[in-house]
Amino acid sequence: MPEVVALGESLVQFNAVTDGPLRHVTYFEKHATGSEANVCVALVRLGVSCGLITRLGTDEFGLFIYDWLRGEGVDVGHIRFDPERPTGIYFVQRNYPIPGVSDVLYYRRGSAASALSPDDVDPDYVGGARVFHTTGITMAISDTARSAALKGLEIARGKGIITSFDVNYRKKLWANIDDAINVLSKALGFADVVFLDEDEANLLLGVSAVDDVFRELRSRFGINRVVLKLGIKGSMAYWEGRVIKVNAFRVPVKDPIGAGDAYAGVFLASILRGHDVESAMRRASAAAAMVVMVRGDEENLPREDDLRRFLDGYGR
Ligand code: CKP
Ligand code: MG
Repeated sequence: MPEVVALGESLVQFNAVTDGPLRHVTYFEKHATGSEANVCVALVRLGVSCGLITRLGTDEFGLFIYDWLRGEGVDVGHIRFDPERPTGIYFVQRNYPIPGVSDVLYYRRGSAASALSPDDVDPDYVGGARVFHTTGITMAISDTARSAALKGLEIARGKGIITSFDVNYRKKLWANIDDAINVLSKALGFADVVFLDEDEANLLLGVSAVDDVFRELRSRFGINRVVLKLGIKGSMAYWEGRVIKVNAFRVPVKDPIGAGDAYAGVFLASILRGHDVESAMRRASAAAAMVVMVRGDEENLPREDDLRRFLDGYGR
């Protein structure tokens, strides 16, 4: 049984090789991505076993993702294939119109993973893990995927397994903002560990000052373990009464997509392997920096040795 079980859609990313508006981009690079899958690969690369519950099409892209995840050592035993539906894909436009910011164009409505349902969530599989992880993306892609994610969270909660939730608000995936607020708030009610950024805090809690965010999450949802990502300003955590701040590593950015998942995955792996929170945050920040230096979300996720070399060599 894997130590971590994650649930969510893995998609093929087509990342523009050149900067600028997609209408003028000719070449795209293909990558296996998707928030929860990224977290799985981050964990596995650091020696923490992880399984992904998802659905893929039987198309070429589904086969690519399956082989990729299997090759990385992610447990694929709970991935189902759906011959009727396609694997989700999306395109990434980089550095246009805002330098350093990427835009995504999703083709995922009706995807195989959007048909995820509570049937996909085996209570014994989730129950055998130490952590169950999912995100607000899974809450957004369909009603059935949302029910699956809530089932996973409920099972984990019931069995005393740590529930980890990354808010990952994606405006393009929600019909309206009120839906998003209601559903994501419901998910927070099941979360032990939460990852979010300032915009997401503002959306869900109506506050963005660090102390207010931590206080609201504690008083409204009883959450005692929070990581607030502040982009280039670094990250802060509220961890069982302690507040910790860690700076970000400044690196040349090719594509910021995937930074949050690198952070979450390496943070969870580090906590599970006995690092204190500050060390886990530092390692997670390093991994986020490593991932944004290239296109694709998973290729640059570090192994232990890469992480050590980055942390030792940074700024020398
Ligand atoms: O928050 P992040 O930039 O780390 O998330 C990136 C992932 O799942 C990316 O892989 C993409 O496929 C997605 O988030 C998404 O559905 O937006
Ligand atoms: Mg994120």
